[in-house]
Amino acid sequence: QSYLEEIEQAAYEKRKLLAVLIDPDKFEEATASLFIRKLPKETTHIFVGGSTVEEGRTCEVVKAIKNLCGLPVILFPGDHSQISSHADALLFLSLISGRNPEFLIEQQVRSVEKIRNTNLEIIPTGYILIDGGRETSVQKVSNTIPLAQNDIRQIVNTALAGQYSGKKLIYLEAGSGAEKPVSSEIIKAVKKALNIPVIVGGGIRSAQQLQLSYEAGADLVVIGTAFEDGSFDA
Ligand code: 1GP
Repeated sequence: QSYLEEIEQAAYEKRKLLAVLIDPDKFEEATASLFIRKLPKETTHIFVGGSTVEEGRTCEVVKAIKNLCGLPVILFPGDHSQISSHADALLFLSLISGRNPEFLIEQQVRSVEKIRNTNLEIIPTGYILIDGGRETSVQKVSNTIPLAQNDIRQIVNTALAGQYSGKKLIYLEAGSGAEKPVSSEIIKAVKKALNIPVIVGGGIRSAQQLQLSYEAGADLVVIGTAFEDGSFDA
């Protein structure tokens, strides 16, 4: 079974998935083993990526994580430099909420030579940036405007356009460190419209927010900052 099929099956069976996001720039080998041991037992995936990462760092971090735990390691790259053949799978992201060709297709083309001779599983993913209440680094780096939280129609249409163009997952992103995570109303509307799994991330800092996202229909939730700085409110 592929990593995508595992996610699809979990979504079908309503088994909720939790990915912990590790930003390679903030990862420290010295404390990594403690960090991994402290992860909630519900963790099903490790995502690795950041908006800007020093060249070559992703590979070292992926190898270190693979040595410490058996969870699938999935790349969530900010650009083509963050690709490591040591990971298990790659979210092949297209920033479909934006209108910047650099993140719709240019970075994807530039990544091909790094990917084509690896065993990485490629998962076509429509990435939708939603306003999280303050300017986040994906907004800055991608130079795109996030969709407003109250423009549910545009968010649903964007997600469906992603599904119609063959994306296998849709990722609703409020941005790392967002003040407001993606609302339950948005998640519900998108989930209802789509028949592919929905990932939700950005600004989720408590078990309660996590639960709300699941109840609204998120199949997989991504948490970075709150685990990284130990502030997650269980
Ligand atoms: C960012 O969705 C992820 O891409 C996680 O965001 O760091 O706010 O948890 P946080």
